[in-house]
Amino acid sequence: MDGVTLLSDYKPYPYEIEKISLVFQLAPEATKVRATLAMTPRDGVADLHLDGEDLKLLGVALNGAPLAAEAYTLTTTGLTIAASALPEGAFELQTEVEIAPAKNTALEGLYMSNGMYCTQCEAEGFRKITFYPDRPDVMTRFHVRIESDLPVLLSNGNPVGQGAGFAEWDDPWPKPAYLFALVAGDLRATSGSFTTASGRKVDLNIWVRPGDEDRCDFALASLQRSMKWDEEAYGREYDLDLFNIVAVDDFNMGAMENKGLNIFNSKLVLASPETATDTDYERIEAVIAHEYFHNWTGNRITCRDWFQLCLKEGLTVYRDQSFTRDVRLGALKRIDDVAMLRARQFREDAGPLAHPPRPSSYREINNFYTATVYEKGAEVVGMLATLLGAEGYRKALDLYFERHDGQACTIEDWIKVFEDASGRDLGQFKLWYTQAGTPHLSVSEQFENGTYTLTFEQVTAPTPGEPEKPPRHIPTAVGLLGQNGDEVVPTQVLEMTKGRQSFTFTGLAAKPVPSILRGFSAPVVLERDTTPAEQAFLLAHDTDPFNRWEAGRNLARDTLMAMAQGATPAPDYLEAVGQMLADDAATPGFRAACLRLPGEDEIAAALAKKDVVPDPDAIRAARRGLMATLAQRHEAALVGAYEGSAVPGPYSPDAAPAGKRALRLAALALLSTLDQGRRASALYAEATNMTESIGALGLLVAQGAGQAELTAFAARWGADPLVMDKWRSVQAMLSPPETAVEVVTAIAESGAFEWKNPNRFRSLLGGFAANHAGFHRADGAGYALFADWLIKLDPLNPQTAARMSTAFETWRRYDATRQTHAKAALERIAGTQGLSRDLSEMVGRLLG
Ligand code: 0A1
Ligand code: ZN
Repeated sequence: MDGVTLLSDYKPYPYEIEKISLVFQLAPEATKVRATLAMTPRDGVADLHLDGEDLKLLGVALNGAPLAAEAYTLTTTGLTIAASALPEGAFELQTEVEIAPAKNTALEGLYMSNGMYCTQCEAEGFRKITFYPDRPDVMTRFHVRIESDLPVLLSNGNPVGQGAGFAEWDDPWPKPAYLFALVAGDLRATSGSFTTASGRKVDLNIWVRPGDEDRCDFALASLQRSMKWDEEAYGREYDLDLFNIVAVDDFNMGAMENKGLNIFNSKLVLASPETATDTDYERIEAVIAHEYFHNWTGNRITCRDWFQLCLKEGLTVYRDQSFTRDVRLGALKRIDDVAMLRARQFREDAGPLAHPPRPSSYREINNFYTATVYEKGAEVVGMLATLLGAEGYRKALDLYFERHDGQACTIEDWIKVFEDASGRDLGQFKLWYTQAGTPHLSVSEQFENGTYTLTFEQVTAPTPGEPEKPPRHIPTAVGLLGQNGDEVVPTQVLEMTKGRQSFTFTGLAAKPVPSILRGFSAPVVLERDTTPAEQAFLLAHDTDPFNRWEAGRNLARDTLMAMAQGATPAPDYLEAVGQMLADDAATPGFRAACLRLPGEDEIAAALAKKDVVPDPDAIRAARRGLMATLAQRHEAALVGAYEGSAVPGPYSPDAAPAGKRALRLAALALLSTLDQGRRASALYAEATNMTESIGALGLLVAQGAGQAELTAFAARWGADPLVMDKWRSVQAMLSPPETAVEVVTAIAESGAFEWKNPNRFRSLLGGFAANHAGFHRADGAGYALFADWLIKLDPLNPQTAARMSTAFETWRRYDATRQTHAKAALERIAGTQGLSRDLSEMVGRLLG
């Protein structure tokens, strides 16, 4: 197929590169890049292909002599030198090119952001900087010289020379080109250090633009915590004397793990109590950790090709999730992660974009930085840890680092490590990597003469290109509770390998209440005929915190599904919420998580799964109706929770005060349905931190109110784009559906909206895509507005346009009228002249 890359086509690169030396003469419109490669053929002389895109070639030389024009061919994708023009053994190849960073709006390769130069090379951005085999299995040592008058000039590794107008850097660790980075600008550092377990002192710097220095302390402390945790949990030390992080304002993703020089979206570095929410703090710490952890899982051991992306991403997400659990949130972390997994990955798996964690073909690799590769990839690692146990997992990881350090690996290498460390056959388990779709696990139970039997049946619906789904190896953690809430059988892991399988527990005095899939031990949909009374019992008594939350979640979801179809709320649920609220033994953070109702999209997905066509307006009405009912029923307790969880004194982002604020806001969300926003207005007026300011503002906006507060907010924060992103996103996401399109249009068309910046674009359009009833408005105005903006962004920044198009991934769930409008919007995008490869691949799959 044209333009498709296949896993099965993999071939090693025919040349070894000992070293690359790069010289950059920086200029916004005409940067010169000279690259000198020391190369050796692996298996005899072959045609030599170097990737290159949008490069103006100034010259090619072989062993110091200019290469004749007949010796090479230049195309839009690269430079090929004929084998006949190359010597038998080692040689030196030099190219010189010119590029224009100031014109690079796609933010891939070398570009400019707010006056500074920076790079983004993953996945295939290095080819926009120089001619090179831009693939992760080609690893070499980089020496970099930067020539520029800007005060701070950074690259990977160690500084080895510096003078007026230049700096030189050398990275001793061989790496693939996607980990190359360069930064140049007027930057200020917040500095610190970390002493490794073996006593080496590492200098740490967080580099930001002048004026932002006072928002870096938390990022620095997060980095120090991450370095310590990786030593303790994985025995991994940092391997250079210097670690730099740079914050940039224009960035397509969250951050990037370039060796020794991580580059971050500024929203994931900068934090102060007045400008960042508790969630921002938590995300900053998690992403700093994630990028740092890549130093071992990604950089020291990298991927053979981009099909193996989840090798580094799934593992590194698993590691950062474990870190946040250990240093910050405890059991609450699993609850948050699963809620996110369901909202994003289950949604992906159930629609036209479904793909395995390790796909086998792609057109544009940038379209595969997905929830499936990242979050499901992490779940698969988590299942391996569950199957092997903590010690077995650590043993396997030790073997992985020992065996594969310095290599570019595959999922096969990874599985083999687990097999060798445990002596187990993981052949069937591997299906998790190679198959798409979320298994549905239905359970039935039987009790007779003291023997309790659980029978599981697994079914995975077909996904695009995969009609048949053989059974998977599913670790199911189960515990049994007695009628008084005591645990009669502690957690054990049942390993399901067949389509249908029973497990028995003997010697029980009475029929137990099962707690199944504890800790969400596998990324499946559990289906079980159970009563609201039993769910309420589990919400009150389960000793597994995840399943305790899950029971409440199930009750809430079932109640909302019924209400969206005209029923009234189930009394068991209303009762159970009251009990949970009164449970002082549960932490405020946990109670907050239990009070938060499933989102409208989650309810729509649950209805669609039951073959009910979801009506976005009815779902919204049901959700707001249930909030009001809960508020009426438990007003006194909610007022108690609201008032009792105020956090006095100076702000701290720690988990305990953040949990209290979360409970306070969750209670306020319900109370706001009764008091016309009186309390939210008061909180907005007195709040001294962004968590409460923006929380209160959002509640007002959701009621179609808050005009005065929105104006005041803009007056205070108008000059701070990161804070104004919150102002935009709150309005786009929470405005009532009748006005959301108009609100978004007004903000978009005000001259102040800098839509070319990905954070600005995402704040408004991404917020709007999360406004379920607004985006899915019956007259199609939401879809049309969204399509207009994707079409506008695509020529400048295809990667972000393509990523945002996932807003449409659920369009086939809805009624015929909505489908017609959504399809028309997608077809309008597809028919746009000159559409990027990124967006056309996405729209093609969405229309599928
Ligand atoms: N590897 C980074 C994410 C990342 C991926 C692609 C990018 O540009 C196309 C940028 C960043 C991570 O996992 O954090
Ligand atoms: Zn990553």
